[in-house]
Amino acid sequence: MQTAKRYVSRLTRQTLALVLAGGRGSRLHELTDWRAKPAVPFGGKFRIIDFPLSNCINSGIGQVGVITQYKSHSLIRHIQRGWGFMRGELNEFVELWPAQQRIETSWYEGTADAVLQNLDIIRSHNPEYVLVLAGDHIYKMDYGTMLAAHVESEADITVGCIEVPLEEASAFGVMSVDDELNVTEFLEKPENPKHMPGKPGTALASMGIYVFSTRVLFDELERDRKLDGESSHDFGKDIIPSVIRRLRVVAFPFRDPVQNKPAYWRDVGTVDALWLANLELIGINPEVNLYDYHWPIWTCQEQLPPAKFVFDDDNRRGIAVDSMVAGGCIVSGAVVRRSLLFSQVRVNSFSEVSDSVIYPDVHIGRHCRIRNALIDRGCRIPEGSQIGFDAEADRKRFRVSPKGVVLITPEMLGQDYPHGL
Ligand code: ADQ
Ligand code: ADP
Repeated sequence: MQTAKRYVSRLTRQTLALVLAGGRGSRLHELTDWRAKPAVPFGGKFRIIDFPLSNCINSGIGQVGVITQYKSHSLIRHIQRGWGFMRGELNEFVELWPAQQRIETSWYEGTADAVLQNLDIIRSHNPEYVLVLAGDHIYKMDYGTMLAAHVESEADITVGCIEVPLEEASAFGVMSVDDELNVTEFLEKPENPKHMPGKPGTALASMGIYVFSTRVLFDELERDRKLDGESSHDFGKDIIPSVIRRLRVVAFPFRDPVQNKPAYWRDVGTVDALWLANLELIGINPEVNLYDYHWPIWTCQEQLPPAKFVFDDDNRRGIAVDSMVAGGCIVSGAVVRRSLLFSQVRVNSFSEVSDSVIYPDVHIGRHCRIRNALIDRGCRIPEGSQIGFDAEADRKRFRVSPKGVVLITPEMLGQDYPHGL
């Protein structure tokens, strides 16, 4: 056991992780008008990217490059403020690698191009393995087990994968594997995805995370670079499908090691998925437990006072039940149910908020009734607003998702987005 542990820790120390955080996430609509998807707030005080970054740190991977491009201001500020605690003297870092025309004179095209354009920096760190991660998924994963599987199976590339319902599979790279988990087929976002053998309702999806032996990564990026015009320079679209016949590409099924079942993993790419994944955190036994001190999720901690629940002047109680309420919030003479309040939210008298996700610095005026909402940072909800009760009326002013979640941003209310916050 001790030997095995030392073995895995040697692998994690020889690994450079690259977190791809440059995509827009267009299915989140106005929520990503001003920020990249990895910077979208999640879980009361985190941003989505805190999950893969925390997984790196908790797995013992101390060298991390975050590759940014699209609308990266809030992401960069978050990383600078929250992730500067790494120990430089041990050569540990979380560094930002924005598109900067180092190798090509263009912006990053696909995900593989984003890595290619940083090849000289990667080379200078001389890692044995490169772990390519997406910056926009919610999950807790020990990457050490994936690295160990990569080495034990003598793979060139190992692809993290998870079982998904067949009807959702066309949003992913879908793969087939043989008995030894060799990837035999890989189709990026197929229209008619194949089900797994013996499991008619389920497909095997790529999580978009890959372990590369560094030499293989360099060779394949150079090969792909020469295909200009024929390649979109993307791992899922171009690199992985093109190598499965030539190289040893092995699947790593992501399973919950304690309960021995497929683990929790969410691409919170739509308003409905984001709203639900936030509210699922509140339950008694949530699949992602933020109170698990063995696998802490690190973030940029703001200095805020505790949340406060107050009787207003007329003795109306301010309460929140079945909810999570972050620091700096004040609920005064109002009732909050089954909701997630991020920091510095104010809910004023006579108001009722239920089944809603309220991002930081939102003020909800008096006499509001709000349900099934996702309210973006800095909104000032005017006194007497009714939200989530009349979809037709909501649709005129806000965005209503397919499952009926009302998305509200400052611009929809005629207010400026608080870029400085
Ligand atoms: P998608 O999620 O559709 O599919 P993509 O949009 O390329 O892939 O995003 C992957 C990650 O890279 C995201 O974190 C995104 O922010 C980032 N990214 C995208 N373009 C970038 C660029 N030009 N520069 C820097 N970063 C960029 C992928 C795989 C599928 C797999 C799913 C799982 O291609 O096979 O099933 O992830 O969600
Ligand atoms: P309302 O009836 O509109 O909620 P209040 O008089 O309760 O008005 O509160 C006015 C403002 O002061 C609100 O923004 C409220 O969140 C905040 N507030 C209420 N009680 C307290 C308190 N004890 N400490 C600090 N701020 C409070």
